[in-house]
Amino acid sequence: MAVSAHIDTFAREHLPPIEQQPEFIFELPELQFAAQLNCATELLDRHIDQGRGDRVCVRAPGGLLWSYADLQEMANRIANVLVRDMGLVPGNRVLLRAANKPMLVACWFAVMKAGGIAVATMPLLRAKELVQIVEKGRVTHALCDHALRAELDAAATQSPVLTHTVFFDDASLQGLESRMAQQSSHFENVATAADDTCLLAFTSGTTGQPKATMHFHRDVMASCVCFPPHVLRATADDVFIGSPPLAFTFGLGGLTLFPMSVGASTVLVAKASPNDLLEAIPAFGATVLFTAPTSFRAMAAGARDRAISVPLGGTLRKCVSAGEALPAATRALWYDATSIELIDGIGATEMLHIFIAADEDHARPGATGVAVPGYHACVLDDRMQPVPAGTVGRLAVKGPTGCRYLDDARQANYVNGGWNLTGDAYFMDADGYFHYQSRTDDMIVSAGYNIASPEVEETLLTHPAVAECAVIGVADEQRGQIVKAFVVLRPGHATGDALVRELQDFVKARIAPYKYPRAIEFRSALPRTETGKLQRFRLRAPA
Ligand code: 3UK
Repeated sequence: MAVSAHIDTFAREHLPPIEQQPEFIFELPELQFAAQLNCATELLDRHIDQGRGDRVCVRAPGGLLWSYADLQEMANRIANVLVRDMGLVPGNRVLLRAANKPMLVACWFAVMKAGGIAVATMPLLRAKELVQIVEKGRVTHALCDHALRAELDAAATQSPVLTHTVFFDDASLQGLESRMAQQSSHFENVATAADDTCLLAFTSGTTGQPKATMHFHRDVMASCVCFPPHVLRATADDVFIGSPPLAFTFGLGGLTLFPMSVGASTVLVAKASPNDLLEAIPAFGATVLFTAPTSFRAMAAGARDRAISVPLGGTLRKCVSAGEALPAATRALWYDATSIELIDGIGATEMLHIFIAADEDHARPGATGVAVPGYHACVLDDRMQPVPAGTVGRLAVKGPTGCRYLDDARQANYVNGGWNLTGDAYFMDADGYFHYQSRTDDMIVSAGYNIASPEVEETLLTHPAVAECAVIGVADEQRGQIVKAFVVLRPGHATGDALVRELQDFVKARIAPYKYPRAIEFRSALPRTETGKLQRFRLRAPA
């Protein structure tokens, strides 16, 4: 039996009731975890213990370079600050707030080492949203980049829960760096149970009250032995880079957990726009890139000009796309520019990371991929019965990780009969490949026809004038709904009725004509979340 190390038992007390939890399965030999498990021991200290302390672990623009031993020393000192200076006891929640930078990784590991629960937050969040997180997660401690302190200070005055905050990149005597200098570089990791919660991840980019997903030390390690070795197959010599914030589990895995699980290095770029990445990839010799479909699309031309991929004489060899459906046109564009086949993967905050994907050799345009080893996936109808191949239904998954919302009635919407229901409409083909259709609530019903917005978007994206687009259903008296497209043009193309008709004819000629956008509106940009997801609901709201 695992013995919890948590003295503060808040997380355990607010797990969903057992009958509402998904079924967890641990079929692979790599998924047999010890009862006591601390993911910092596995991902960080193990490398030093096994003689790899001198290998490069983290780099950042400006010349910063930390070896594994350097990161360990930083994390140990911060863990001592947390415990000795800030009074942290195992099980306490620690808010982390910074752009993607090395100190954030050091703080994250410090929290793991001390048996705390990391609550990483998106840098752009405002006081109001931070208060919601602090209250929901009963967050008592915070480590925050000095540059982002204003909104956190404002949050702290609004919530009595948050009582211990220390800032880093702060030269003052109260700053984290001065406190670290007073502490030992040694720290004995708390012997957490494999099923002690170690992170609360708030779901990204939705409306309404935020949901906090709970993940255990065991879940963090499970995410490292499924997608990374079976699909990504990176090595200790790889250099990871990308755009997703570490507060988004896509970024946490791709830019911290996965590189460190194989002893590789990671490049943390605080500002990772497509242009920033195009400069950083050759500058750091990056080999593995994690970003979202729109970012691959925006980077394609520059990637060709700079010859950033191995086949063209550069360094980049593996590219992972997740966060949103990958249009076949974007896959083709990236391949044309780099000769690299994208690795598409669907993940979710609830599942921690990617559970359906295809590697370069098994990629199929238009399909996300097959269930990642360790996971089972199927498509179910509204009565939770499996549908035949080719029929669209609700995507259902189970595996070593799964949804646990902290104290939230919406648990019953995501988990049903042991399956995690991601809210995505998919069909599975005869070969077990899963094809994304839409979010289950993004289906447009027009004059009795079901129309999946991504299919119309994908078609529009193949038109040379279209830089970006988004398709929604808008209310219509005659048809119930009609298809409306919001289009951002590439430079050099003029808006106007002629282009509207051209785009409409273009769609009609390529997919079933009833799917064409009866309304088209030109925009200079589309509303997106900080994680790069299109916010269709903001397009639905009247301007
Ligand atoms: C959508 C995709 C089609 C899908 C995430 C990788 O995106 C992540 O987590 P979120 O909680 O959103 C989950 C939802 O996003 N989605 C993500 N990837 C794909 N749809 N194809 C894809 N490849 O609707 C899913 O339900 O923000 C992604 C790793 C960790 C993550 N948290």
